[in-house]
Amino acid sequence: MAIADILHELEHHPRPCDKEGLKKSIRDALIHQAGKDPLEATPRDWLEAVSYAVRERMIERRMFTQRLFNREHAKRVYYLSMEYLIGRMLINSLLNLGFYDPTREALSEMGVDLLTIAELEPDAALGNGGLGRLAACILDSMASQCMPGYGYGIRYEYGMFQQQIEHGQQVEHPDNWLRYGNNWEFARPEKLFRVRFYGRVITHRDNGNIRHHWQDCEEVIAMAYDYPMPGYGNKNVNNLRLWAAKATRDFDLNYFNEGDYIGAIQKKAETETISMVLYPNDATAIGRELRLKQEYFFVSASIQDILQHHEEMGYRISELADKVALQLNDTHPAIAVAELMHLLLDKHELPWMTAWEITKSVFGYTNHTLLPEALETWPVAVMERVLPRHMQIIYDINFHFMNEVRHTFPGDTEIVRRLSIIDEDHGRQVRMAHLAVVGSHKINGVAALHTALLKDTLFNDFYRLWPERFVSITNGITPRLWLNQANPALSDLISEHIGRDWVMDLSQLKALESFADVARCRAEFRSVKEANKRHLASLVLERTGIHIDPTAMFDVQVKRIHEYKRQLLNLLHVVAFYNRIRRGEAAQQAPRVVLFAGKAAPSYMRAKQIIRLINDVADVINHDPVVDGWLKVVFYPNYDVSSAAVIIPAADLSEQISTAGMEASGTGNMKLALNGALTIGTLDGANVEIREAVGEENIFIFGLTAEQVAETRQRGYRPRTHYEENAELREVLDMIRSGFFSPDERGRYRALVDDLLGNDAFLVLADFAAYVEAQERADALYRNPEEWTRRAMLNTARMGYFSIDRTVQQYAEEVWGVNPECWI
Ligand code: 26Q
Repeated sequence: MAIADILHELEHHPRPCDKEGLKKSIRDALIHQAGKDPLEATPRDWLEAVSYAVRERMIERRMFTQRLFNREHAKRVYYLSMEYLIGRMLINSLLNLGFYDPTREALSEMGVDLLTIAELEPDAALGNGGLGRLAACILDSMASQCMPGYGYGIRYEYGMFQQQIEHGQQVEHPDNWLRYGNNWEFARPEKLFRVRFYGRVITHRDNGNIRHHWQDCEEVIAMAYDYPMPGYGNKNVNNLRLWAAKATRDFDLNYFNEGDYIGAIQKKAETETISMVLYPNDATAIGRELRLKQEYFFVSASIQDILQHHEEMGYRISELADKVALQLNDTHPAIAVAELMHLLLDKHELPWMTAWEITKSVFGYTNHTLLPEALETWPVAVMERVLPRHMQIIYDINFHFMNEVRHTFPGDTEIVRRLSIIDEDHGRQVRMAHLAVVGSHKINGVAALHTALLKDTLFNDFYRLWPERFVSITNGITPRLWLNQANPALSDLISEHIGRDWVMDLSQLKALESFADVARCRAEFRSVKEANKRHLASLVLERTGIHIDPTAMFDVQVKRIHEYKRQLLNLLHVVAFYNRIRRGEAAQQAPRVVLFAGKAAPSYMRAKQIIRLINDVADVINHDPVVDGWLKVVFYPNYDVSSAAVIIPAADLSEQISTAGMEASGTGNMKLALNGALTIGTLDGANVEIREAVGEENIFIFGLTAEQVAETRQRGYRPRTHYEENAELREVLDMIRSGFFSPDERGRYRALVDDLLGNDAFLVLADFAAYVEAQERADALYRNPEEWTRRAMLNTARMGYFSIDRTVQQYAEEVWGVNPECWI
């Protein structure tokens, strides 16, 4: 096999990967790259040196990987995503490459501790939350499975903001992650593409064909930065290409010639703002022109690059769909549908129908939300001004599409209006989700319930039109990061019993089930959890000054702050729990630490207020001697991939309590259950499938189902009834409303409570009683440590399905049409 030969060839010249070889490279890099005398090197210098040594080895392997894929004429998968939430790269790279132990030993012989310097690396936080982390897990999986998979995105100068808590409130600070340089990226100053904006379209006839010229544009240069993505346990290294905006040289000259030197520099800086900052919203589609420019900027550069490679390989443009699959990570890159059409029509001069067939066969679209406020739309006027040729193409796509709809549903004018890519009811808007659906051969939801709801509600008309296009592909997480790396103690324990192959085949965890019945194994499992809890406790003390007891139940809710995720429901229970202890019922309850973490979008006032309320409640409870030893409340600041990797392995109880029907999937739910936390959750997103996998005895399910939520709303929901009928709830709400937790400003939460009583859009009050009851079940079980541990172990053992490798295999088969046979 050609592949085996190449892998063999790699064995011959590469940089040595043993301890001595690494030691030499690290020392060389310290002196020649960092320019430091080993006697004076700071920990940061050592970090730079190690990452340099690792990057040299990765890049060799990437070269061979690419040669291999080219030689094999493999079909390539391109993942288009505005976000990649990668986190730190050093330890992950070392583990995937298999260099962890030799590197640790090499450093240790030079008096340096690997884990200490690894902590200095900033997170690559080029994403908001679930969607961005999913993209990072998919890249890890494609590399680990030797799949020709490429990520494309934006190299934001500033990633997700850093969250500080000041006087209980979130304060945002810029995330200047590139401040100390970045050894994981390879700048490609020769890989440049022009991206155009504005201007106008000229139409003329050429031999009877209508041709379109987009001219008088503003131009921006997209410059590539490559991030090698090493696979686990193989020599495969894939690539993530992120684009940075640079002003063009012509552009400079024009302005300089006009004599406006300062103006020219200003304009240059303005152009380069396109890739300056990640929008920190994860559930509202803010319609700013800069965002549209970001989207088109990276899509245009990526598709130009992809088509260029296609041509360099000697393929015909008509073969595109045989050689290329493009996946849209939500609608953020959906303008790609119009961009590919633009290139096929205007550059390659294909007839419309040919171009359209190719486009549809190439694209797949993943939907991540049903929330109406998260659906992207752009005013036609904005699209027309920023991307005039694309607006024409969208009209043309819509024209053909509307004809098809009229043909399928004759006489039904309503459905034509509902399905149109152009929304005529809200001041003419381009519906990006409709563009994505019409332009893709497969559309997927990210969990079974989510896909079912897509078919029934948001995309029901589309589903009736093209049922065969809809598939469900439940999300997953990478076991390399979320178990092997984040929880080394549990990983070692697992491997002692069943070997290490689970890292690439998570379904093997099933074999752990029988150990849950063995007392000694439970004791080992428990002691791993306890050690992880002690580690988290020390970090909580360091970050917040709060002492927590590692023997208490660690009840965690870590995710973006959003009303639909219902951090408020959790907090109402915290106050109820507090009141029970104050009433002298402490003896019946297991001591608890309730830990929250997550960022609020800077403009989302209600979410920020929820953070403040959590901190206000924490402040009262943590200083009340009556509950000392029974209850602590912690808001852990600046939740990111690195802190997730510490918090998740230490959790006992996982809070997944969104209003049913609103969380597309969730992936934190998977990380926590895999690490042996028991879930308390609603039947929402992937919780439904987690329940099936772990068994209903091993999860605390409560509350209204998605169907019941819909019914409740339809009937006319009256939240005040719950307040009137539930004394415990009434006490809790009265306390918050009256300023018990905000004595310096008694009215601080009046509006919030009044909103719960009057509207309660997320049915917090409707689920309160059921939630408290589920918390009692969790509490009772926790007081039986043997039984709790048994069920926690069964959670770990039964979470194999939620490996991202299974997710990626489903995309490969059901959407991308790439065959695993040719990967290895
Ligand atoms: C859109 C337009 C303008 C500005 C920002 C945005 C924007 C950016 C990010 C909208 C949404 C997001 C992120 C969404 C997200 O993370 N969704 C989550 O995706 C996960 C992976 O599928 C699911 O598990 C979660 O349920 C879903 O909430």
